[in-house]
Amino acid sequence: MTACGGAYSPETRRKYYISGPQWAAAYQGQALFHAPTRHAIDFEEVIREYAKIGIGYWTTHDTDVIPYEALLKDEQWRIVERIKSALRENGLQCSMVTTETFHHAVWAASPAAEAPQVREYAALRLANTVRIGHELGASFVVYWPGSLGYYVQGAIDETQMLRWYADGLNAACEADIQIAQQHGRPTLKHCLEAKPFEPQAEILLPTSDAMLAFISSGLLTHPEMVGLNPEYLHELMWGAAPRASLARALLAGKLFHFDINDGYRLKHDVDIAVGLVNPLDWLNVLVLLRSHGYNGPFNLDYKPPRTTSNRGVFSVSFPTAVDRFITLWEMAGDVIADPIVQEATDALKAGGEPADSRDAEAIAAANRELLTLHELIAHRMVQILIGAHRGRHYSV
Ligand code: 3MF
Ligand code: MG
Ligand code: MG
Repeated sequence: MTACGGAYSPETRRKYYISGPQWAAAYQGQALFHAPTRHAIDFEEVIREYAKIGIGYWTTHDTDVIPYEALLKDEQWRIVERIKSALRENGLQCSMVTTETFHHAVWAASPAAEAPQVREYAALRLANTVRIGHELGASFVVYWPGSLGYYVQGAIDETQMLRWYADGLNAACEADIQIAQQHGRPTLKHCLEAKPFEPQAEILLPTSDAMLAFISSGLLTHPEMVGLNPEYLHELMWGAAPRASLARALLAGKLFHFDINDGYRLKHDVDIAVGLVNPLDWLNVLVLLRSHGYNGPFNLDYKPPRTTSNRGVFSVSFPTAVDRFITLWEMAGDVIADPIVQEATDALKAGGEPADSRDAEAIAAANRELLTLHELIAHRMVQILIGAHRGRHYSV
């Protein structure tokens, strides 16, 4: 890290609304074809290490911290008390909670399965997470319906399953309204997170756009409480331009929360840390978010690679991810304030010489030279990304 030129201080890092998930730091490197490469760690260690790095917010699934046997029982509140002490002692806040509705066998046919018992259990779990969220002082609750779908088609009616899924969300919003009132707190922001593939073979809400349609479908009783938690890689996975997906969410007023990471198009969910694969695209994304005043959390939903050790998770993986994010955020500010980008953008918006508005050839001719500025702006962004805008030596 020192050889890399140093790092931001924990104080600087804490100024950003960056959250560290319990599951990301505790991930042991396992997958279907991969054995774990790291030993298990508990939430006390994760919270302590995040505090040292300067990650000011912590997020969790209910089952990252509460075993299934303790869920919905008195025992879970003893764990919640331990979490509260760990957060307090380390000066962290819990910003988001989420219900695990994908791992346990009970979700094999999804949380909106045919069996009423499964849906009843799902509703209990969602309300319970809302209650835990209020207890921990969270502002957001996230839903990743990755198991809402099927492996083999024909048995389920998609419209029915989506209605049942909406019933679950409606119950969670109703529970939130009551629990928030009891706590004297505002209701939580309920955020849907899309992923196009995994763990079901076919997913009913595979993209952020599908979720926007679902939110405004008329099935939700409180659509104003429900928005999105897009994940950068989940959009890239289906071939989207993440910046355009985020723009659509911004226009709908639904960009509540954002999972940040990186990876490759049309591959599985490799969850690489932010900026390690597509730094230029990330710079573009942050220019969009900065210029539209996004002020929600940036949630570090990535997986330290299997080749990183337990020590490396906190000495390299998390601090470097945070620092790349901050550097890219500052560069986005440089792009927005850059006189060349500004002048070129203004010139493009002014348009070319006046031309007869019924004459396509004349309009194209008037703008032909001007449009070269698109490529100049792209060049300028690369210069800002690699630092060449500060001047460099040309060797010829
Ligand atoms: C899966 C994810 C999830 C969600 C999490 C929050 C394990 O690909 O991205 O992380 O972010 O369940 O609801
Ligand atoms: Mg995610
Ligand atoms: Mg992911």
